[in-house]
Amino acid sequence: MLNLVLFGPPGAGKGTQAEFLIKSFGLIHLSTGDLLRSEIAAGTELGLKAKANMDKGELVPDEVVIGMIKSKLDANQNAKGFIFDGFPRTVDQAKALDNLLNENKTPVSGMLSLEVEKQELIDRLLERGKISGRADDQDQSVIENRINVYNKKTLPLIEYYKKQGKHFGINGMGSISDIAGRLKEVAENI
Ligand code: B4P
Repeated sequence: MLNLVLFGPPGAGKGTQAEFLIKSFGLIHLSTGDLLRSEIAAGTELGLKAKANMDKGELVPDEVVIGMIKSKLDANQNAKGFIFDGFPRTVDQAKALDNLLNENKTPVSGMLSLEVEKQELIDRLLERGKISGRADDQDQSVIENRINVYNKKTLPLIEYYKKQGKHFGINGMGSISDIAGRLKEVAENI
């Protein structure tokens, strides 16, 4: 089983690159951002609460996203593997993921960490904000808060996976297809 954590700051290209990895390796895509936006679109209570955090560029509480991931893992027990996109985002989420995967003896294979300069992240997200309608992409101060939250709460995960020998840094600057090629090469050799 191939379980990939696709990692990087907001705007690093996680969602974009997940599409290529799914095609190359036949994995199931689990994006907590997409799952949360589906809840918002459906007008659920969970979605309403999550929206308040997301619109400010804050993280949604750990127990909410961990619960969503657990139910997706339970529902896909015969999968060839998963690509975790935007999850984990805190050390507690990473520990919870290890525990969930260890129940089935299918640990994380590797963390693919996209490295992109800050100004490029801001430019990409503002560009997406012009067409996506995503509230969190339309305001530069919200984007900067997302990057600050990433630096404070999410960046420590690099050390977490380095200690397990599972961290792979990948240059996330350049064309989408070049970056897809770099990711594929690393994932094939994990
Ligand atoms: P996400 O949906 O994960 O949003 P994101 O970090 O901005 O990443 P996304 O995948 O959308 O963007 P991408 O880098 O692909 O999370 C949204 C919010 O949900 C969070 O802020 C948080 O509130 C909440 N949330 C989600 N998961 C959570 C968790 N685990 N715990 C707590 N809260 C959670 O790309 C961005 C743009 O760049 C795209 O428009 C793309 O076209 C463009 N792009 C990509 N690659 C490019 C390239 N090489 N060149 C030019 N443009 C490129």
